[in-house]
Amino acid sequence: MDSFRPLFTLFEQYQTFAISTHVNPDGDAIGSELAFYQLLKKLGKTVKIYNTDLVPKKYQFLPYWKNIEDAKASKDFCPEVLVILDASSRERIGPFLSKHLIPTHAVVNIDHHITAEDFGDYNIIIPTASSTAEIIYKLIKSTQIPIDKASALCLYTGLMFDTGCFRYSNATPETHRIAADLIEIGDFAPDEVYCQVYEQVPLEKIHLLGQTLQTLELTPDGKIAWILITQSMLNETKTTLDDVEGFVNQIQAIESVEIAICVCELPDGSTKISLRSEGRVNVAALAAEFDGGGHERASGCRINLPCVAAIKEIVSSAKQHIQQIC
Ligand SMILES: [Mn+2]
Repeated sequence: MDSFRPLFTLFEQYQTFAISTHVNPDGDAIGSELAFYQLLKKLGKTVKIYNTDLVPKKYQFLPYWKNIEDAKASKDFCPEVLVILDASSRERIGPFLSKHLIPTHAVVNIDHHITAEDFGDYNIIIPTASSTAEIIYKLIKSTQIPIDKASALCLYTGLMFDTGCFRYSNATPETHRIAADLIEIGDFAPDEVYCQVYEQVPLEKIHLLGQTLQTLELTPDGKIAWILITQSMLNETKTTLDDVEGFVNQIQAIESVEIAICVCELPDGSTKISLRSEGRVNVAALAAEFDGGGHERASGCRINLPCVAAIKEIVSSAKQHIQQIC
């Protein structure tokens, strides 16, 4: 693929690489990092992976996950090339890394988010790809290096996560073909991967979900639904913001709902919003009104207001988007 050619030149020219991804890394972020790490290793490079946040327990079955180092460790390493995966913007790798992890020669930005910024010296942004893992798959395929079992498992996990287990509209026929290829190469059981990622839920998270569903509210027409997670709910159930992942999908499943909104109170008093659309409203555009981003059907933003005021803002904007489709 032509878009990968500049990257191959970098592979020829440079020896030391660092890899990073966005804060709160998900299956796509970590799977892509680990597959890319293995590719660079096979090319004989010196490679380090630095993330702001730790690898969540549910991804600690992935090969080489222990090679992901803490952001602070990057102080001792100055790469020639920094590869940032799945991050949308340079800042999303976290404050410490975006300030201190500076390569001597080039930043490479590989992403599939429609709102991804061109922050790299080389930008490979493919919004039609289901996931960054899908892009890394194509990248490895265009080299002479075969995808091995370990990389196949990492890439499959990325694909599975970003397509919501192949349920979202980004799961194209091509995505399914790639998944089939990865299952064959990787010789793993897809149901076991699913189980690792989705069925190791701590009981505390279920308690938090119970409390969260008590906060459910809908507009009178039932088209917009929202839930609220406060710091005191997190404290009471001994959970963290990471445990909120997936909650928004629960209310998106309500039959009348066009837009589902998950509202989280952050420790600094501001508010994090996750948005899901049933398909008719572009929630990337809705998030963009609040300087957020993402995909047409899944996006997010941060609002610098206490949660109750933030709900008012986001719900009133969401209503305008609903009006446009009616
Ligand atoms: Mn992704």
